[in-house]
Amino acid sequence: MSDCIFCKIANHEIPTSLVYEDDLVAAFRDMNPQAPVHVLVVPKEHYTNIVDEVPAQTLAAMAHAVKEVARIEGVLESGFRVIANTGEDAGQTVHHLHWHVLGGVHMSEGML
Ligand code: DGP
Repeated sequence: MSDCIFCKIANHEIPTSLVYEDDLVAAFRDMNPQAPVHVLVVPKEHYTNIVDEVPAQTLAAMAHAVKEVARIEGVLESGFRVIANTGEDAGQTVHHLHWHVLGGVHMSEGML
């Protein structure tokens, strides 16, 4: 999608230091981090969110990327949280599917 910021980042149209990428997925640090580790995993193809008929192969690649990000960022053993804000009530602000990978701190109980 031509005016989508995450399409541009994931497809190298905007220079960003990628934490991880493969043919289907890119991962980069959130510009407004909510934890010591806060990385966004996004597909290179544009999907609005998790209910936008995302192919199983893309979802599998995203899951693989989550593990790679956790390993690279050093939180694979200590634990981390994966969040997919979906739609208005969840506060989704960027309408390109993304999973937040949060870690590096002991998270308090709240909604989750
Ligand atoms: P949400 O749609 O609420 O799940 O969160 C979107 C997140 O994306 C938010 O934490 C800020 C981040 N973000 C928005 N624009 C950019 C950007 O241009 N670069 C980076 N690195 N992060 C962004």
